[in-house]
Order: sequence, then structure tokens, then C-alpha cells
Amino acid sequence: MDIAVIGATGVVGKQCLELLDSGALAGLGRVVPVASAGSAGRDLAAEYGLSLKVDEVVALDDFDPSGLDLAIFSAGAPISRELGPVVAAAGALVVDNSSAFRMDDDIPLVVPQVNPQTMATRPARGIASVPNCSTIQLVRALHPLRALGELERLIVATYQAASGGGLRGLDELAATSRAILDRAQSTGPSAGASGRFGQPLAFSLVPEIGLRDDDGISHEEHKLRREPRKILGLPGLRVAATAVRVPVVNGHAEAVHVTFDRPVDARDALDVLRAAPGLRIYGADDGYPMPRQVCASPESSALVHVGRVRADPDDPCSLLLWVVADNLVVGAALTALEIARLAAESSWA
Ligand code: 2RA
Repeated sequence: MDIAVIGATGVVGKQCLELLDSGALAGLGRVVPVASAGSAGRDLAAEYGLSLKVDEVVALDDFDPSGLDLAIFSAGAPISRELGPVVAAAGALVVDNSSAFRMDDDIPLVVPQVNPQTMATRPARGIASVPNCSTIQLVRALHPLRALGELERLIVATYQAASGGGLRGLDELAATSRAILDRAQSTGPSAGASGRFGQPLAFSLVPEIGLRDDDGISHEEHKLRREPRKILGLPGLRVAATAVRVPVVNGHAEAVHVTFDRPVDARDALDVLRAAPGLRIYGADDGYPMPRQVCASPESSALVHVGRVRADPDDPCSLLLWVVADNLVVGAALTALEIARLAAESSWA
């Protein structure tokens, strides 16, 4: 299987290459990293310490998709919109990590553990979309709970790591942390902070990810409402979300309040969660998942971690849970490769 990784020098592209290096996709042939012109010629296998054979970086403008079987896009929506259809027309299956096509009716929005049937046939436009990172962990935790009753409403608060903002997000956390610590714990606005209102991310919380619309809802919060509806096949699911950027390097966390169409029991919830693949469940005596620990090993980073499962004392039809996952692995790169694996294993491949 000859593949291209578009956006290979970004945090998700790098994660893709590292997962490929660890054998996430069988039958690999050529691996073509594609990035901006400034990165052309880089030897990413050497830079990233990979044993995998990887071509030198090809500039976007010089990229020739002919002969490729798969192209994983992690370079932002504008590049996906412009180049995705061209690469798909050349014959490769496009698996897109951007928001470009997620809500298109004729493009599958795929979480292999939740709606694998969406890849039973080759996508009509040759493109499959990977959901937003905070959506993937949410629906993977909720899907098994549907055995208890139908989902009616979600109230979600997210605590999203700096890596969700890419290299720029990581740089901002490091720079603003250093600036504040260097200024003896001053907590005032620091120069260079990229928070929209000049507040640094370090030692703070920024309750806005992506621009807000006229109703005060951010792009990230719209994704948390629209994408689960499509993936779970619940167009009437009510979702109220608050997305917050937190001074964590990697790993998104979510406080979830879920209401069902009937009374549910927290013990039954733990039972169905424990039986579900790809989840690590924390009972009352197991502590609870936290981003640094969740992202501390490849095995742990590949799972969605669920803890603090408990009943809502004021509503017998509702539960609360705490969901943590590695937003670069589960939230993007591994899910993209799992979609590619679904395709490779299907009859139409
Ligand atoms: C974020 N979910 O965390 C968005 C995009 N990765 O910034």
C-alpha cells in the first residue's frame, strides 16, 4: 500500500508517521510525506527517529498523487478542500483529519468503533472524514451506553490540551509559561500570548477554541453538537457544549452529563463500558484518568479512558462521566489509520 501523509511536519502528521513506524498499517509500500515548500527535502525518518523507510518531504505544489492507494490529510481544511478531491480522483482513498467535509451528506464521518458500517462501501467521493478529536473520545464513550437506553441530551465541558492547537499551540504554552515564571509568577497579560484577548494560556483557562458565532457559540462547540448527531444517527440529540483550552501539553478531558430516554443505573453503565473494546474504565477504587498518565505510553494513548461514572442524584435518567484521551492519537492519527485499515479489510478495497 503506497500512501501519502499530507501535513507530515505537523503534530498529527508526525503522529501518523510514528504510528506507521510502529506497524499500525500492514502491507506498507512507499510512504510519501507532503508539507509546505519550506520543508521540501527533509528526512523525517531521521528527524523523528523512525526505522520506517520514508521518502524525503515533497512540497505540496510538487506532489503527484498518481499510483497512491491512500492519502491521510492533516494540513487544515483549505488544503483538504483544494487537494482532497484531486487526490481522490487520482485513485487514492482520502482520509481527512480536517473539518472540510465532515458535515457533507455524501462523506462518511467515521469512528471505526462506533459506525464502521459507513465504510462498507467505497465512499462515493473517495473521501472519508475523521471527526474532531473531542468528538471521537466522546462518542466512543457514549456508544456502549446506548445499551441502557437511547441518548436524549448531552451537556459537555471539554478541557483541551495545547497540542490541539498544533505546533503553535504547544509553542504558546511553553512561551507563556516561561514568561510568567520568569516574571516571578506575575499573572498579568504577557506579551506574545496568542489568546484572542491577549491572555496567556499558561496557568490560566481560555474558554474559547475557534472563533465564536453571533450567538456566542465557538466552532469547537458547534463540532461537539453536529458531529455526534451524524455519527450516532441521532439528528435530534440535544447537545450543550463548552470547549475550554487548558494549560496541558497533550490529552483532552471531558466532563459529560448524559440523559437517556429512561432511568439508568451507574452500575449497569460500568458493566457495559467494561465490556466495550478500546476503553479503559476506572471504577471508584481505581482512581481516575488524567491527561499526562493517559498519554504516557503508546498502549494507553490508543485507548479512551472513562472514570467518575456516577448517577445524577437529581435525575434517574442521567449519568455523569469523565472521559480522557490522547487527542493526537485517538483524536486524529490512530483513528485515521483505523479508517484506512477498515477500508483495506473491506471487500471493495
Ligand atoms: C483543538 N479540536 O483542540 C481542536 C482541533 N484539533 O484545537
